[in-house]
Amino acid sequence: MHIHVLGSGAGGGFPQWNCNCYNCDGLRKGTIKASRRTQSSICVSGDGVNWVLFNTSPDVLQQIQEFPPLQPGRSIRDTGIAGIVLIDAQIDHTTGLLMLREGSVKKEIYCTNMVYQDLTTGNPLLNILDFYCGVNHHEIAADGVTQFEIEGAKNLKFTAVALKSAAPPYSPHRNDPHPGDTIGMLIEDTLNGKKCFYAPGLCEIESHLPVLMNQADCIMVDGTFWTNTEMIDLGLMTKTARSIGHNPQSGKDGMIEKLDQFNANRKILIHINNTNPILREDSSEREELSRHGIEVAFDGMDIIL
Ligand code: HKS
Ligand code: ZN
Ligand code: ZN
Repeated sequence: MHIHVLGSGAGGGFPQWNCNCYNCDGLRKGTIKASRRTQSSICVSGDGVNWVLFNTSPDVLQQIQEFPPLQPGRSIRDTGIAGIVLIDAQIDHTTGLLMLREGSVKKEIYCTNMVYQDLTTGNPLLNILDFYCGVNHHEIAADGVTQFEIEGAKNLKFTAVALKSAAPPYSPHRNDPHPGDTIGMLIEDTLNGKKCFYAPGLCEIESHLPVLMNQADCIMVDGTFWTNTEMIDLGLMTKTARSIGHNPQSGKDGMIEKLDQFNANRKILIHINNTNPILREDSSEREELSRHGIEVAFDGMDIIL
């Protein structure tokens, strides 16, 4: 399978429009070794022609333009996107749906019932999209067992699993978490048996996850923050990383320690916040990741499994 990283940044991207932290300021001035990042999304193909879009970033139009295979041009109106999987209902993962409203071909949207509810109530994107191209909702069971296919996405099979996390700030059940608010996905290439576990919203490796993660040749997980108090230390927020659903990389019970327990060939962090020191390619934090065999996703990264 071919995995293409369309966007590797967290919400707001990098640099973030309103931010003058060391990283954002340094990137604009060219004084740090780092590259800009659009908001988190990947696409996956089992045949190089038909693609599944994972999440729909506010930057989706730019991302499509920068990856020609998503625009094969076989007819006057056409797309290489066979289906869209939403792993949660967060703004940075869903807003791009409105940018894909043109045309009369219904959007084939795969998400859990919880995500569908949020996107038809608190943030009724799907109701609005229905007035344009129309929407076909395919409900995903996030039980970690049920496999499903996406019509047109050849040679790929998917297994979704519920992850512990909070629904978006606008959700009617923001403070009342439900299974399916956020999911991880095991993606399998049915031709060569290779698997990728994709979970940009992974906050905690709960006991039901290793059975899926241990099968994966490639693990792509949440890389938002380096420390639990990153935003507090910079005076940007009063909440810790963990309290807003992001497990930091460093320290006890951090993502580095957790990933050490898995033997996947590739371990890749995605959804990196603008404040994270791992964005600087010559930072000691980045070196520490390398020592643990952990890579940092970048826009345009290709992973062939
Ligand atoms: C900044 C943001 C930080 C950021 C936070 C979160 C908040 C929200 C929630 C996130 C993200 C980026 N870029 N989604 O100010 O530096 O409370 O649920 O998801 O992408 S968590
Ligand atoms: Zn986010
Ligand atoms: Zn910043």
